[in-house]
Amino acid sequence: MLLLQLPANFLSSRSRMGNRLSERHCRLLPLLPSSFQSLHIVILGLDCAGKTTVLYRLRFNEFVNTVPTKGFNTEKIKVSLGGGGGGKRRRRTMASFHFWDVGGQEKLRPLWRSYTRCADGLVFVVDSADGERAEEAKTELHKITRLAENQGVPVLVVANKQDLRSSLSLAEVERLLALGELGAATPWHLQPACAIIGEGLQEGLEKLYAMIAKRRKTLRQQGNKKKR
Ligand code: G3D
Ligand code: MG
Repeated sequence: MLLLQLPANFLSSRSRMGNRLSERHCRLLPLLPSSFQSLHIVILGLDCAGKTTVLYRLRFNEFVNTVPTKGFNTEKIKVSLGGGGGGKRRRRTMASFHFWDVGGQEKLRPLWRSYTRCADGLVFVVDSADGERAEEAKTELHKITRLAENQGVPVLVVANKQDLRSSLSLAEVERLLALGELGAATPWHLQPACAIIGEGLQEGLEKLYAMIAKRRKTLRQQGNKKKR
C-alpha cells in the first residue's frame, strides 16, 4: 500500500479541484511572486545517497540518524539567502522551501514523477564515493529531467559524501553523470557537499534559488510579451 501513497497534502493543496485545473495550476505557479508561496522542491537520488540526511540537516541543523525511506519525508523550511561574499553588502532574503524527500529504492522510483509535477526545483543527491552506481544514478537523473513536465525545472546536483577518502572529484561526478548532456532546457549546478556536517548545503540552496528566480523572471517576461 505504501507504494501507492502520495504526499498527504499534495493533492489537497495543489490539485484539489481536479486534474484539468491542476495542470493549468502547475503552469501558472511559476508566475506567482515568490513571496506568495513556498518553493516546491523534490529531493531525489538513489537509495543511500544521503537524501534524508540532507533534509534533516537543513531542518534541524544537526546530524540525524536515518532509516531507509519507504515512502517520503516532507519538511517546510525557511532559509535565509544572499548576503554572502563580495565586497558589497547584499540584502538577505527569506525563502520558504517545501521539501519532498522521496524514497530512492528501485521499486519506489516510478513514483518520483508524481512528486515532481509542479516542482519549482529538483535536488538530485549522489553518493560521490559510489562510483559503481554512477551509471544508475545518471540514468535516473536523465530520465526524470527528460519528462515533459520537468522541462526547464532547475536541478541542484549534490555530490554528497565528499568527506570520504574514496569520493570522486567533482569533474569525475560531472562526467559520469553526463551533466553536460542534460540539455539547454535544464539549468543545473553541481555542488560538493557533506550532508553529515552540512557543508555545501547552504551554497547549494543559494544556487538553486537563483536558478528558480531566473526561470520565473524569464517565464514572466514571456507571459508579458504574449499579453502585448
Ligand atoms: P537516502 O535517504 O538517500 O537513502 P540516507 O540516504 O540519508 O538515509 O543516508 C544513507 C547513509 O549515508 C547513512 O548512513 C548516512 O549517515 C550516510 N551519509 C549521508 N550523508 C553522508 C555524508 O555526507 N558523508 C558520509 N560519510 N555519510 C553520509 P548509515 O550508516 O545510517 O547507512
Ligand atoms: Mg531516505
